[in-house]
Amino acid sequence: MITLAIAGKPNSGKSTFFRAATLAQAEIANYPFTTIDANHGVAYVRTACPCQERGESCGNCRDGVRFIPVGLIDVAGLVPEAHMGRGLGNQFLDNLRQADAILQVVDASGATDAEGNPIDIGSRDPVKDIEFLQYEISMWMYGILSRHWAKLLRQAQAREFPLAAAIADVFAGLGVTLENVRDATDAAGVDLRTAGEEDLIRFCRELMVRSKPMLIVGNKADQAPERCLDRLKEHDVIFASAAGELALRMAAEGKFITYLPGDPDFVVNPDAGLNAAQQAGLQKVADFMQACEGTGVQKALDTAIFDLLDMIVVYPVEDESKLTDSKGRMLPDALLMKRGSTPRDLAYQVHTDIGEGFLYAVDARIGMRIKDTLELKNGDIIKIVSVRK
Ligand SMILES: Nc1nc2c(ncn2[C@@H]2O[C@H](COP(=O)(O)OP(=O)(O)OP(=O)(O)O)[C@@H](O)[C@H]2O)c(=O)[nH]1
Ligand SMILES: [Mg+2]
Repeated sequence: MITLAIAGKPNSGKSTFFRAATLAQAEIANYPFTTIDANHGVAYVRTACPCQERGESCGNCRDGVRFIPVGLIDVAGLVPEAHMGRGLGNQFLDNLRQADAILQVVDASGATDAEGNPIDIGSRDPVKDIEFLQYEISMWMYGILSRHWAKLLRQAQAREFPLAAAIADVFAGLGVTLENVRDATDAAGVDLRTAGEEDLIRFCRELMVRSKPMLIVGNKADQAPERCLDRLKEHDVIFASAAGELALRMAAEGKFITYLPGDPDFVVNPDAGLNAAQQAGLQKVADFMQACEGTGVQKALDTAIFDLLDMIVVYPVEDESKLTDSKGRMLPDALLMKRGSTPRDLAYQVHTDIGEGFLYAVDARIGMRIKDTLELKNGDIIKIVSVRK
């Protein structure tokens, strides 16, 4: 499963974001290092379900809104010099290994210092939180590389030794590919065989950008003063209120409101029987949503998957006219795939056997066979014909 990690300094609202997105339990408190062991859960990205085009209801969406699972990891807070082991930083950074991308949660309200201790709202420049994490992650990667460097250089004395591939191997557990290594080498403008420390650090920074893409989430935006928001607007930031989203999801669970994650607003149910404090709390969330077109939590998840990781949704079916599987279930699966994937890739993603026995694919919307090298589009409904089942 595609997995996102939530990372950032302590007390920025990572676990609140995690709970809001997964409704799984995770401890939340206004002091640093509330989370020590990473929390793992399942969040969902939101897309329009194609069953609506037919005016039907597939039973796998909610009023035409399809939610597709992605893994979410809530990592403990990272402090400056985490890559040197400060505040158990090395152990925490290890939790980022399996992530395909990182949601970097910053405290947009400037109410926590570099270590996550509470301070007056607006007294820290939130932009400082952005740079620090990118530095820590690239230095963590540099630390991993430097542990192997002497040996790699010795091996690289043999001219035919594939150094780039060996570096990719060192980082295999982080999802680094040979292509990432080559691109990072070019972007950093380094000759790896003669690179010095500075060159390797620059190289690791480029490697990080390619293997651990990051989306910045300006959390606690509901209490952020204008000047903090303005500072963050100079960067590519998604503003969010994780606390607001958590309140809404819990209220929706309790049937007090009608709300689907990612909706721009919500409706209080007529028989909710809310007390004055609950009403005031929800009104605050509603005001924030109006200003930000939602709470920002779903938007952050969707942007990470669909824009940052450039993924599309494809629906495999067995009956191309009814859009069902062999058991008659309509549009049973929604698969996330990298843009550029082909019908053959889809066959492999459904099952290795189906990929190996792949014969051809049918685009259910046009009812015609398509080339196995054709690039799939977002929302495609595809029947795979394979010699294997
Ligand atoms: N106003 C506001 N407060 C928030 C928001 N999100 C989190 N908080 C508060 O920020 C504090 C820290 O929240 P956590 O979710 O525990 O933060 P964390 O980043 O997981 O903290 P560590 O696990 O210690 O690293 C808590 O008091 C939350 O209630 C938000 O969107 N708005
Ligand atoms: Mg936490």
